[in-house]
Amino acid sequence: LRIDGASLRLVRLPLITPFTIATGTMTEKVFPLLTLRSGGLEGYAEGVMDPLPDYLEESVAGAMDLLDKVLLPQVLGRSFAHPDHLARLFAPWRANFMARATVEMAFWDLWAKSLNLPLQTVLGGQGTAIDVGVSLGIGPIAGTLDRVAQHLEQGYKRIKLKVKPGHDIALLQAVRQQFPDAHLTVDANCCYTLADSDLIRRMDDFALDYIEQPLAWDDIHDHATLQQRLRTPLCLDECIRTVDHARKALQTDAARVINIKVGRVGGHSAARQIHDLSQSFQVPVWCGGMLESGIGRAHNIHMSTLPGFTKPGDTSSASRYFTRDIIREPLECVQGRMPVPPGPGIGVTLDHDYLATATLSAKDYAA
Ligand code: OSB
Ligand code: MG
Repeated sequence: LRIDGASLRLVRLPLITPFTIATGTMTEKVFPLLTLRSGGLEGYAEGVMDPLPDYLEESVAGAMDLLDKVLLPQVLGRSFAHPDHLARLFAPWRANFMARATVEMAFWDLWAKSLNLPLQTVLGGQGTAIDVGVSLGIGPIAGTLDRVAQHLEQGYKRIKLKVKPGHDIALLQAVRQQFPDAHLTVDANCCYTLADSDLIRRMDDFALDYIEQPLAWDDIHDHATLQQRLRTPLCLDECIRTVDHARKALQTDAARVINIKVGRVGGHSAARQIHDLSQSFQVPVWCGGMLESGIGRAHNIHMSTLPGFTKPGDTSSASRYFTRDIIREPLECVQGRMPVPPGPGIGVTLDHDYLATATLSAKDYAA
């Protein structure tokens, strides 16, 4: 399949409610949106990096530049028999997995469309809907209790609470007391160190499904040490950017659960390999999110239909995040189940009117 052309846009969507995690507050979603063309077909993907490099090392500005000057020129006018071949082309580059994923995922969509098959089918997944939970940002405890109640009533299968030092044990006491049977998890986004081991060990009292990424973004070794001190399984997010990271975490018992974000690990090919490797260690995986627009969410939903995704993912209803999305199809949960968009590729289409309003810059490329 030959890549004949591309469009790279920078898009901004306001968030309905600010989203606060240990590293800061987001009030809007700004992201690169890529279209790849072949014949009359288009494939879409978005980059999941943040404007500032405060989740991982990538930033929107850096990724836009790398896409424009390096990654797109590498693929334009070239033919690829399978999406796996793109990752090989990008193999010489260090890190920048979110920028690579933007191109790789758009090509998977294009490739599935060229075969007239849903993305889930070419990835090896099946089923018409996936289980999902919600990720609740940091806020006053009373308000969080209300939000937990609301989302459990809506049928969400798991509640993930964002925590940070000073907003952890008291929050868990309050939530667990009011919701004794809920599937609860916490996500620390790297805000603790091994010196906090005693505090983190107190989280063992709250029957959490897992504790997500308590320690540094690049420190698998310290997570292995921490896991030895805990009963609750650790789940790694930021630490897993490659298949090799997953292997090291699994071999050292640093992760008993893995959060796979397709956009964080370089795309679907690597996400699937991490899924397969985790299955061989009998470690469950789930699909995380980065407050994506409908394009990224559709990709995540398709990946989540692979058999090893046995824990609820973070791809909740788009209407929780945005008043209007850049796709035409609504992506809304029913009783904690998100339907898989049917049709070829990712199964969603761009709302060009709203996209024009939300676009900050755009550039077209011809092969
Ligand atoms: O760590 O999973 C994370 C959002 C932004 C940055 C990091 C994370 C998150 C979320 C939200 O938890 C997931 C979502 O609802 O898309
Ligand atoms: Mg996380």
